[in-house]
Amino acid sequence: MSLDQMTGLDDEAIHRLAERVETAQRYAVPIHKLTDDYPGLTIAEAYRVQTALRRSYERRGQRVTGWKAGLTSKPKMAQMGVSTPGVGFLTDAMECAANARIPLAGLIHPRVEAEIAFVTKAELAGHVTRDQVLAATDYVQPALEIIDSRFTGFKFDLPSVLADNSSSARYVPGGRMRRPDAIDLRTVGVVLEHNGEIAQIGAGAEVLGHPAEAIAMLVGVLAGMGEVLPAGSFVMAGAITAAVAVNPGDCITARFYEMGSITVSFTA
Ligand code: OOG
Ligand code: MG
Repeated sequence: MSLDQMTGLDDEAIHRLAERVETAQRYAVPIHKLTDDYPGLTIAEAYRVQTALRRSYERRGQRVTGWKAGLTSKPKMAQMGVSTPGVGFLTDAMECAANARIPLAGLIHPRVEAEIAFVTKAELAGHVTRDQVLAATDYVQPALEIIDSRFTGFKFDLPSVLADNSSSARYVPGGRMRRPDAIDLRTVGVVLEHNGEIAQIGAGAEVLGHPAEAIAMLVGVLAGMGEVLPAGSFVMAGAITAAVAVNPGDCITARFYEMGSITVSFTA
């Protein structure tokens, strides 16, 4: 056992891990999961790596636009073999327009997820309830997330995936914006189509019983990092169904009950 594993990781070790993840993200070259080398990596240390990654992106001129909750539904937990939700940050460089053609160059093994997104109008901090999340929400809307694990074979454990910014890669806001009190997010059905075939179906209640619960979870994780969720944040609640792998030439449409739809196609 290395000294690091007996004493926890110092800032230097955290930065080395963040650099390892950032290099894999930048060059789209997969690496083995971090816990292969650091079996004792804790959740707290993994979030320190994620924070170091976020600071590095900010130094390079990217702006944090919001956050994402991940692994918040049973279908996702079952697909990934991880049963604890987590969070990741989103930047302006990750945002793509609905109906756009999205290049897959720069991604290793992308997968698409259908999610409900919240746009906030008031700061959320500390321990908050589902109702407080809804009261601080300006509107909700559909979103697609394109995730891309930097780990070989898309295989990881919880500390590794959190350090890899929860596989964040691209996100696509779209569909219809709805007031949070105008719609019951638990019963919003979603149909995810891949090249015209129905690939996945689900409903909002898959996400921790109510997607707003995922935002409350996320705000709690942020509090643990000493952060708050500012007003004006774009926050995704996590995939409702399992994710769908995509290749150049593919087309994805997600249809949300009473919230419109989002279509994107993928190029090389
Ligand atoms: C981790 C990220 C999961 C979601 O919506 O559940 C996620 C992964 O599955 O790679 O973004
Ligand atoms: Mg997601």
